[in-house]
Amino acid sequence: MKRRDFFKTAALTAGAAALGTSDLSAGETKQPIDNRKISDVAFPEKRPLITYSDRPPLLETPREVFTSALTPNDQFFVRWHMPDIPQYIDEKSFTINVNGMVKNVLKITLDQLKNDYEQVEVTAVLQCGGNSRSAFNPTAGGIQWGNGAMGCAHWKGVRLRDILDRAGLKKGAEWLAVSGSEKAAYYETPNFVRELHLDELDDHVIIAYQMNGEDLPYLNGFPVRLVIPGVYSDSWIKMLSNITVTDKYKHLFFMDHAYRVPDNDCECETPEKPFPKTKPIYRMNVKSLIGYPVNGGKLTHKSHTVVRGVAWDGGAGIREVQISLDGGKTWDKAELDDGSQGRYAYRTFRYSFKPMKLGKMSIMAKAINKLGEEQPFAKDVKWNHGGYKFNGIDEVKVEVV
Ligand SMILES: Nc1nc2c(c(=O)[nH]1)N[C@H]1C(S)=C(S)[C@@H](COP(=O)(O)O)O[C@H]1N2
Ligand SMILES: [Mo]
Repeated sequence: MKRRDFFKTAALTAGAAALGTSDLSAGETKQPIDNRKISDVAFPEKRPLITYSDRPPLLETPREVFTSALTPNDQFFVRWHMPDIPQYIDEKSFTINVNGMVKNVLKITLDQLKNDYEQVEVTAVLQCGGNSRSAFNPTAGGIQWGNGAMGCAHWKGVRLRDILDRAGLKKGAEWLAVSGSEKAAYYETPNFVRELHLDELDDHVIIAYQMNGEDLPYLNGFPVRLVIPGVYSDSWIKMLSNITVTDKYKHLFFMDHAYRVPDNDCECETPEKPFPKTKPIYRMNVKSLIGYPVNGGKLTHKSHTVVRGVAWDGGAGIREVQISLDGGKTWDKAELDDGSQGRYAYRTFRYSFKPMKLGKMSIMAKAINKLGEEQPFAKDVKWNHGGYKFNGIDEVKVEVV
C-alpha cells in the first residue's frame, strides 16, 4: 500500500475494540489485565492487535508474542499522543532539522543520514513507562495497558552524538528539545516535545531508520525515530523532524506533567497524599514476562512443558530469571540465552518441567539484574499517580488436563 493511502484505509478498517474493565479488589496492586480481545481488524503494516483507540492509534502486543528475542514489526505496539499524524511523508524531501545553539544549522535528508555518517546498530527494548498500568489500584490516570506496551527490535541508524558534532554545539548548550512531524489537534493543545539533557546522551542513542532490517513501520515512526536504549520510550521521538539545542530547560507541558514519578526513594505516594516533588521516569527497572504459556492455557498432564519468556532492565543486564510453580514459595533457575544481543535487548529464558498434578496451577517469573535488583511481588509494587514503572513478578494461571 502507498503511504499516501494510509489513513484512509486505517479509518475504514480499524474500529476501537470494546475493552474489559478492571477486576482489581480495593487496596492492592495485582497482575495487569491480561487476555484482552485482539481486534478483528488490522492497521496497515500491522497484524490485528489489542486496540485501545484508532485515533490516535493505540495498539498493544498480545502476551504470546513475548517468547522471542525480537518483536516482529507487524506485531509491535503503537502509541501516539496526537490524533493528527501526517498522512504522507515524502522520503525525498523529508529532513531532520538541527537548530538552536549550533554553529551549523543542519537539514539532514534521509540520503545524507544513510551515506554521510557512520552507520551503527543496536538491539534495544522499547517500553512505555505506563506499560502494565492496569495493575495499579486505585486506577492510575492514562491508558490501562496490559503487559504489551513494549517490544524489542534491532535498530539501525546514526549516532545522535555524531550529528550534534557535525552541527557543532555553541558554548552554553545544555538541552535538546526533540519533536516529531505531527501537530497538536487544536492550537491550545501542547505539541508533543521532549527535552533531553546533553549529559544523558551516550553513544548508544541513535536516530534509527531501520527496525529489524526493514524501514520503520509508519505507525512506529517512519522514516526516523530516536532510540534511547535502557530508557522508557516517551522520549524515543517518532517521525523525528526537529532537534533544537538550547541552554535552558523550557518547562514544556509533556515534560513537567507527564512521565514523572515521585522524587523519593520508593518513588511512591498515595492518592490522598501526592508527593510534591517529581522526577522523570527515565531508566527502566528490571522486569520479565512469560510468553508461553498464556493465562487460561491448557497443559497436558505429565508432558514435557517449556515455559518461555523475556527479561530486561535499563542496561545493567539480566543475571538470572527464576520460576516458581508454587505461588512464589520456592524458586528455580530458568535457562537464559547467551546474551549475545547485548545488555539493552530482551534476554530470553526457558524452563522445562512436567506438570504432575491435574487442575489449576500458577507459573511465576522473576528477573534479577546484574546489580542484584529484582522484581517485587505484584502486590508489593508501590502506587504512583501516573501508573508508571510497574514491574511486579509475572504470573500466568493455567490448567493441567
Ligand atoms: N512523535 C512522537 N513520538 C513519540 C510519541 C508521540 O506521541 N509522538 N509517543 C512516545 C511514547 S509515550 C511511546 S510509548 C513511544 C511508542 O512507540 P511505538 O508507537 O513505536 O511503540 O513513542 C514515543 N515517541
Ligand atoms: Mo509511552
